[in-house]
Amino acid sequence: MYMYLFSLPEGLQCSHVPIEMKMKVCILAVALGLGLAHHNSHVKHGRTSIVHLFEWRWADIAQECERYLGPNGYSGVQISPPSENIVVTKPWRPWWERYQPVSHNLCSRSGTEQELRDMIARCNAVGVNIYADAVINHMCSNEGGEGRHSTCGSYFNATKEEFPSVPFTAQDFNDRNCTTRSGNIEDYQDINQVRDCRLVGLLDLAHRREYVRGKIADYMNALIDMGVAGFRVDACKHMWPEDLSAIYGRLHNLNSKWFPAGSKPFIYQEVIDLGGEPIKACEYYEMGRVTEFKYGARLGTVIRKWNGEKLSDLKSWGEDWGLMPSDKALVFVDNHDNQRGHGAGGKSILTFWEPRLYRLATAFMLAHPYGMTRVMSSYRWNRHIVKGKDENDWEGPPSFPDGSTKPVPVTPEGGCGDGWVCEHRWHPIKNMVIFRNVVDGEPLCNWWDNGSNQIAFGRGSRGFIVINNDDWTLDMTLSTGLSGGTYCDVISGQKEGGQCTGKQVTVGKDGRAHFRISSSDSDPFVAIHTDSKL
Ligand code: AAO
Repeated sequence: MYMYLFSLPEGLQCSHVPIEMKMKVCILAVALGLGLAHHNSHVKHGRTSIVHLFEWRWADIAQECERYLGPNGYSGVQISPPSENIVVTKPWRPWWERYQPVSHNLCSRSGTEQELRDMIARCNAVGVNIYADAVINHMCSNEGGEGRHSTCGSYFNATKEEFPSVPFTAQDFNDRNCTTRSGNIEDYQDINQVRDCRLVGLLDLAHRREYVRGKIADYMNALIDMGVAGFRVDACKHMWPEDLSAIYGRLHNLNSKWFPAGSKPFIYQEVIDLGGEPIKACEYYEMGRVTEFKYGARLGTVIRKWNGEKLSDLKSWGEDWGLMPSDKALVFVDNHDNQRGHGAGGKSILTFWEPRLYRLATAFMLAHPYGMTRVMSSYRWNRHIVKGKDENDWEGPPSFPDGSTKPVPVTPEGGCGDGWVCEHRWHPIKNMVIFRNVVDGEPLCNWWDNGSNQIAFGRGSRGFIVINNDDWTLDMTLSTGLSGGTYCDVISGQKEGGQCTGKQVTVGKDGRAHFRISSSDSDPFVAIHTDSKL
């Protein structure tokens, strides 16, 4: 049954499937209650955007929820994997050690189980949801050795595939189903390899086994009971959809202390689908949202003006560009992988290293109705690119000599110190998160472009954005869809104490307003919304 519902025969997958057959599959899935159970993100107070606080300590996230994320309308936080992982010392404490679990104990570089519990409760109390990064495809690498070099000191033996803290033993891994000589994935064109062999040597769990499904569900349920609102599920391409469906089917409802009774956890699944491989993102749509990696790659290309692409091309941005249906997509300009050359997306990806274009890309993403948006929050590393490859792409978060992660200090200007970038606190990004909340549910309208890199669009009668990515001044009077009055631009400033701290925009009774944006402005875009009206 599961096979039929979720794993369509090769050659018949997704876009090849006649629409009537897709409809039948969907209707059947919904009828069986397997349908859209995990698509509700349970955001509170009409909030819309989550932030990935990559590698932050639980104690800092708790504070950030209370002092910044709650008050500024962020809906949730994606946290780094909370499960116990291998401690890697060569290279020294790379960030990616957290993608090599050795048990389901909840102590990590981000803190103890008690700190995790405290953080979840405090964030929930201010209406900020927590989404945990669940690494359930695999355990540590086959080269992980033996011993207690793990974040809670649990013993494991990678060579023998023994993880007594769970416990998992050799029979719980996929080796017998993998046909490659190395035991690793060697060819992404072979579906069986991708799902039954080891991703870069990581010991691949046999999710077909009831026992394995049960242990993974127990782990996720422990987090649900603590109060998380859902999960980013890591490496979903490498798991059979029917196995994931069976695991999700075992999950508890969310903790009714903070969520309405009967709420299912929100799930967004990491599947890298840039086209060109037989495994398609759409195989996972029924079970939850899916990461849309084409989004950042394509948007980066347009904003960089590569291949003659221009902002005005974005008039049809969305499904027409080959992106997945909006209500299935989790979108982002960059993520923790592709900001440092891991994963996929390629060279067009914009990151905080190019702050001006990055703010522009993020503002566009937050203004545009497509998808559910995730803002990235990073730390600086000693970027050192040799022949196109970053030699220091492994560097872990700002830390003390003993490897423990440094706290995130907030500067008097409201930014972050000690190597933490805090893009989510950058003024235009923070204010565009608020913009997205204000215009939530409103259609895109009043599109204007100059046929080049100057564009503008509104969201119903609630918000309007104008962007100039050309090398000359934008000087136009445009229909905004907003009611007449004076609005504060939320990019150069904002509304404070009944005044604008930055530019002011006057909308006439006819809804039209004059905009002038120099190409040399530090942020060449202007945004106004109903809450920024004087
Ligand atoms: C580390 C070391 C390895 C070592 C291993 C075991 O770096 O050298 O062998 O330990 O000792 C992270 C790091 C890894 C790290 C791992 C474990 O990124 O470097 O390995 O922790 O510590 C694939 C997966 C995707 C995965 C991505 C990184 O499909 O799920 O690789 N992302 C997640 C996490 C990530 C994490 C893991 C999974 C593992 O977000 O942080 O890894 O838990 C193609 C495929 C993609 C594939 C990429 C990269 O992409 O389509 O599915 O992602 O290759 O291999 C064009 C194509 C595009 C293609 C791309 C790159 O753009 O259009 O499709 O080229 O070839």
